[in-house]
Amino acid sequence: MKSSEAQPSPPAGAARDWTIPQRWAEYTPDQHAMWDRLYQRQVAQLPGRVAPVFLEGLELLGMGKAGIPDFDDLSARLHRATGWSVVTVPGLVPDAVFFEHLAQRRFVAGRFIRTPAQLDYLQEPDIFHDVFGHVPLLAHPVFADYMQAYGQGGLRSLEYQAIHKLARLYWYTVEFGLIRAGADLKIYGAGIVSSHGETQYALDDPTPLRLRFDLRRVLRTRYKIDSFQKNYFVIDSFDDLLRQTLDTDFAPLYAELEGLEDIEPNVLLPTDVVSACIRC
Ligand code: HBI
Ligand code: FE
Repeated sequence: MKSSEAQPSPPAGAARDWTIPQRWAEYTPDQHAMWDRLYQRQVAQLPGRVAPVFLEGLELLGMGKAGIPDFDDLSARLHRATGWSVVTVPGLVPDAVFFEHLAQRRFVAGRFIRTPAQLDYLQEPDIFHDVFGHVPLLAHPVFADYMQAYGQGGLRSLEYQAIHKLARLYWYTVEFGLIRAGADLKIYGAGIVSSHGETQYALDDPTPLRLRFDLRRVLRTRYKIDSFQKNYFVIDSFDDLLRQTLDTDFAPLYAELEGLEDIEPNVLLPTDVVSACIRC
């Protein structure tokens, strides 16, 4: 978005930065029970599948306690670990607002939780996706720095009208990233970690491509928002992801990529490095 374009204003009751109070005391017993059901279902299948630092984050942040987390308590613990905090927003916020929060080490989370009818699929992220999926890794110092760098890069991408390209980096790392662990792969992206079905599919199903992370390749690759992914990108480590992001001057890269076609999901290029799927 160009800076000359009007920003949508926050809805009534929200602050100028789009934040609202969590009003934790107003969650009903059914809503807390929904959290517990989702939490237990995921925690049961994550060990051995998720990057160990995710489970360490859950532990460090005291997220094993029953019920929907109270963001005051969660933020206090997270802030001690990495200087991040969690703030509440009414739903999707404009890109510039989202990036500004990340650049200031604030993660935005919705306050609503899905209903039993939406157990396995919902269109907009809920508090379980936002908090269970995203927050544990923010307790990891390197990942915490990566998320801030993404926010800063996002603000700059607005000036180059390159947000649709940079959003692919977020999608294929923060939301749907895989990480190497010896000969095996582990999940770390919040979209996988918070999904019962994709937690298995991402590692066990022979259908999707699992490609070595390559920044240019990722920025060119379109993605699906309404189905399991057709390709995943595998990083070597969070240090490597952070270093590649910080070492890249994105402005000339955006210009260069302007002249290249987008790549559809599930397309294999001769230059791609495919990770063997040892669980398929
Ligand atoms: N708003 N609440 C919320 N959560 C997001 O993940 C989010 C957003 N607004 C914009 C946005 N994401 C995109 O800019 C990024 O996915 C690139
Ligand atoms: Fe998300």
